[in-house]
Amino acid sequence: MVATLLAIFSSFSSEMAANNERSFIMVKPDGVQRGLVGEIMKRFEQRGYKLVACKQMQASKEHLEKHYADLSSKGFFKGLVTYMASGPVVAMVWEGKDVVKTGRKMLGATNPLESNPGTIRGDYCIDVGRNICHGSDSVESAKREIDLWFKPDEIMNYSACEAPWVYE
Ligand code: DAT
Ligand code: MG
Repeated sequence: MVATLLAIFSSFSSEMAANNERSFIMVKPDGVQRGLVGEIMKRFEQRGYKLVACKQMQASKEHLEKHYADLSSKGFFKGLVTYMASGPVVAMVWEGKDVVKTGRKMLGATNPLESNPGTIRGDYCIDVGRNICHGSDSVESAKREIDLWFKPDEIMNYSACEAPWVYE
């Protein structure tokens, strides 16, 4: 009896942990200027993901150089940082099962010309240097990016009333 209860509890808690995966999603300056903030947020909301942090800010070049540190050797790095610092962005943390990988699928390929229709980039943009949104590419990058963009008290812990209707 105790063993059964423990087994049920441990499967429940591991499922809950998996449902708590987080991704850093950002609407880039072109997405903000083009009025696509609501559309991008809507897609994550409607999929069933939970918004746990959100703020608009104009990031400094220093901050963006840290965010894109792994791309610092690329020829497009300087232009990327200048574009990203050119106006306000909307930084968000979305939570839910497999949100990192699924979020990347929802965004579409890095180069919008290769993004499938139905994805955010495949529906709303054309050039790789104006691809309107960012999404973490792994759970580890998500943790690093969330730490870089948000203070711990800016991230909400709450239960969404829809959770039992999204997860079985
Ligand atoms: P992603 O944003 O899909 O994770 P990434 O991390 O490789 O792609 O690159 C970060 C951003 O840099 C990308 O969203 C747009 C820009 N970028 C990538 N490759 C580029 C290229 N070949 N020319 C211009 N900008 C590029
Ligand atoms: Mg990336």
